Amino acid sequence: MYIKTSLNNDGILTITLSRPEALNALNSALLKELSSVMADAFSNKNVRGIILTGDGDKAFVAGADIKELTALDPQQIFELSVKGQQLFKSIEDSPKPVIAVINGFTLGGGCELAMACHMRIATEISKFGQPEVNLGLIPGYGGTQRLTQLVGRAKALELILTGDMIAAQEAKTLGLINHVVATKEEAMILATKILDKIATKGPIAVANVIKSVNAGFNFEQQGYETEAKLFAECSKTHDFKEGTTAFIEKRKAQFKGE
Ligand code: CO8
Repeated sequence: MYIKTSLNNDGILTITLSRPEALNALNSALLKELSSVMADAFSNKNVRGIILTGDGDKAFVAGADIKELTALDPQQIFELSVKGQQLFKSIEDSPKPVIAVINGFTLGGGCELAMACHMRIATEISKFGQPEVNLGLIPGYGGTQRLTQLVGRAKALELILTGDMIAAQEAKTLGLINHVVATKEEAMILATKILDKIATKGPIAVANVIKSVNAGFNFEQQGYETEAKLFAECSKTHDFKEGTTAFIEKRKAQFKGE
């Protein structure tokens, strides 16, 4: 079990991703659990809003599980990418508001998961990035599309091509996150306050706001398909083997473009 949940009396469901020993990295088992918890939350009338957060004091989510990726073949990687994209899209399309409460590293698939939520509240120590390029990869859970939507094409390209991490304050300036606060407790309080306010509105109107805002981005399906296909293409390369091996061996990768 990688997920803990708690529902308060006001209908706010907190979902905590919990693999702190791997900085909450997303493996297939965790994603499967998250799919089921999310589906239950969407259909549960008692749930009016959702907080998604990471366990521990170091990370929201440090990305897809790199060690697991190295054990998969390109077809399995393609299928995992599509499955993850579908899960993240279901979060984006949730009829109930979803807020990511972020405390620490929010990288790769973790940043992609946070971006699929409707709002993001982070602590000052949080760091954001799409570092896949350091592994010979590209984002594969929708990051090429959602980062571009949030920060614009030029900044998205800079972040994805350099793999650089940015601090919470810069992420807020860029529009990647909504609020920066000092502590996780404060982030939880603010997220709860926002969700409590939304819970006083009509649930049908709330669901229709989300549907209408998202409808404007539906043309991006081709972008998601291209991303999953090219993520799997990257996984066939020597550079992917070198990038992931270098991560596991805690050294700098030497890429050859092959
Ligand atoms: N996957 C697996 N294990 C991880 C991950 C990860 N993404 N991140 C951290 N860990 C593990 C480390 O291996 C380490 O384990 P161990 O103690 O056994 O060595 C433990 O967590 C703690 O990490 P560090 O010792 O590295 O902690 P540091 O404080 O030194 O560094 C960092 C923290 C900077 C966050 C560092 O851990 C890091 O760079 N992590 C990887 C970040 C990354 O590259 N993320 C992108 C992954 S690829 C991705 O997300 C693709 C998404 C789309 C997938 C689509 C198809 C499948």
